[in-house]
Amino acid sequence: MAKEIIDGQTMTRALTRITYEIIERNKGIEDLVLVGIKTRGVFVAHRIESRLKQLENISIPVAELDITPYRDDVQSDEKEVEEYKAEPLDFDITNKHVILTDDVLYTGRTIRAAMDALMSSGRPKKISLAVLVDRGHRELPIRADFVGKNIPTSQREKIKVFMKEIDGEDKVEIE
Ligand code: 3GP
Ligand code: 5GP
Ligand code: MG
Repeated sequence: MAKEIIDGQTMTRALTRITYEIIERNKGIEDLVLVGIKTRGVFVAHRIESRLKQLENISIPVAELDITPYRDDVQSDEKEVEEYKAEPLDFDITNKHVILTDDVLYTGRTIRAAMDALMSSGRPKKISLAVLVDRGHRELPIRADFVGKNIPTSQREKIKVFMKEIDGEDKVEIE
């Protein structure tokens, strides 16, 4: 059974708050770039980008990172892939402050692979992490700098993220 834990308005507010936090913590956001992890992390990145434009009237680049072959969608036993062959990003991230975005942070293995991919495509000045939901259960020493909502879960529970761009509505459910 699924239970709604974040509605559309709450998601909008959380992303707006994250955007303000990004502005506050970065005096001058000129060096910022957003890199969204497919699929829904890309939408998270674009939403932050559009709010930054609204609030600060500054456009920052957004790139997409596909780490599909290396993720752990299917079963926890399949979480072991450590290598990543990066597709080149759309722009050079050398000396940029990269904000990685994803919808859900869980074991941290996706983020580790994503950081590998970033490093192989340039030398960022700094990498930060923004996620809509942190569901706990880290298996690596990775944490998010910007969190929409912390949702404590059991290993068996699943977080379902719906975003307007592909799901027609904004909400988060736990099941
Ligand atoms: P995403 O690509 O937007 O992140 O892989 C299809 C979707 O399944 C993913 O959407 C992911 O968020 C979602 N998903 C639900 N539960 C899990 C899980 O335990 N692990 C992973 N990797 N993805 C999950
Ligand atoms: P990781 O375990 O590597 O932190 O997460 C792997 C990927 O799966 C990330 O893209 C993350 O967004 C997604 N993910 C992990 N657990 C869940 C979950 O419970 N729900 C959803 N929607 N995505 C998840
Ligand atoms: Mg994801």
